[in-house]
Amino acid sequence: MAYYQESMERASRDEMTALQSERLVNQVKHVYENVAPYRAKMREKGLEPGDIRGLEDLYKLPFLTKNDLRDEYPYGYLAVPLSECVRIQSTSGTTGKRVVAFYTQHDIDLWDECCARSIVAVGGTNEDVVHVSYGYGLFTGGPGLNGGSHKVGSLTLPMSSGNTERQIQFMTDLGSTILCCTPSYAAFLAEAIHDAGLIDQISLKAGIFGAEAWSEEMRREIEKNMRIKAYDIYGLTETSGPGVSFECAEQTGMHVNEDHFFPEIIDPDTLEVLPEGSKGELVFTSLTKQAFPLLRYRTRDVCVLTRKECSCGRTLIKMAKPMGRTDDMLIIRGVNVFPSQIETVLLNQGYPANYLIILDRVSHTDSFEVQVEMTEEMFSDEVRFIEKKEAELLASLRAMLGISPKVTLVAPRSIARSEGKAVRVVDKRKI
Ligand code: DLL
Repeated sequence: MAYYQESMERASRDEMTALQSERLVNQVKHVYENVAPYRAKMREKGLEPGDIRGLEDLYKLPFLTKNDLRDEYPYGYLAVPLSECVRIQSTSGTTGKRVVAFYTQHDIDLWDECCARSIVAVGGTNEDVVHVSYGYGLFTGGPGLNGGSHKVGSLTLPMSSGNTERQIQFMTDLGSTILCCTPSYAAFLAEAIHDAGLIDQISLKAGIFGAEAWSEEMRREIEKNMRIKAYDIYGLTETSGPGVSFECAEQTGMHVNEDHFFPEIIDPDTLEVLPEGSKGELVFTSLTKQAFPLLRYRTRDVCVLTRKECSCGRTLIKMAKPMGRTDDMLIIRGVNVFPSQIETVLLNQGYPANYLIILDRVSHTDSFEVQVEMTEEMFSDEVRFIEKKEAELLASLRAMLGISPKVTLVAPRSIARSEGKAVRVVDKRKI
């Protein structure tokens, strides 16, 4: 069994708890001294850094949400001078919805190390060719796995997403052995490789797939079609990106890099911390961040944590595959989409707020349609005018969301009204 940082990945419980406690105390002090909005939140609860003496006091700290971060966009939660930052990454979404995460060089190094742990856990070494087809740019997927691959010393192919033909060409010509991308893109690539009759020329042995929900059935299908082992990886922009947790050879959940991210499961309604093994909302406290340290950040992902012994020898706590969300965020083709963003575009363009988002998974790719009711005036117009309206709406939605839905204008009053909460999303994807 190989490990990237064995002393952390296989630390005894006592060693890990002592380290986490010490790091938490320092992190709280750092945040309190440098992040005014969180200092205000602590003061509201009558807390000072001295009240947090270790993990046993964590429960006293206030929670943070995406809205807190948005309210203070962009610099409110930055904890070091900008001159010490070397990079930003950001969530998908609009200006108003975006979260910008900042990194010092130290933060990048730790993030890369977390991703390196994942690559080594799937059998990666400096002999490997790591093919990174997550998006590069503001999205954390490409940069995260790219950095991890460098740390391991593997040959890194910074492919980014899209251009399937080129992906397959590099894969065959350069002998890619580890593929990193979203599970839906992996399934799509597998099909394209078969269609091109190139499966025997592929040297892939493993894949590191995350950024969206995927089922065990999908894992088995990808493994069979690509002739690889498929592993999960989890993370979110706010905590740095991929590599908060990663799967090992046992493939029964993801080990949390708990020396950097302390996990809790809470009841999303009462906010009470739940015991190990309970299902609830996953919350992370960063322990080592300099630029963007978040304490008790509510991920909105529904999850379970367990500390069962793992055959890989790692002692890091494991999280199950996320089982859903406690908010209305949708992940479509790997991009985070809130129905409220679509509503904003519609209202800005004079449409009524009667719309339906229809999602499905066709040939392993998310199909995404937005049906919008026309106003009575539009309805009486000619077909060509309606097509023009659809094209305009598509352009605005693409600008807002970063991905393109199929836009269909439908007759006034044709979308079913609901007696209770409006049904805005029909998600037919079987995940
Ligand atoms: O998706 C970071 C990432 C990149 C993770 C590459 C793994 C691989 P965000 O765009 O901020 O960051 O989206 C974060 O995606 O709260 C989950 O709801 C979802 N998510 C991430 N990984 C998984 C996974 C990246 N393995 C949000 N399974 C998170 C299910 C996942 N959902």
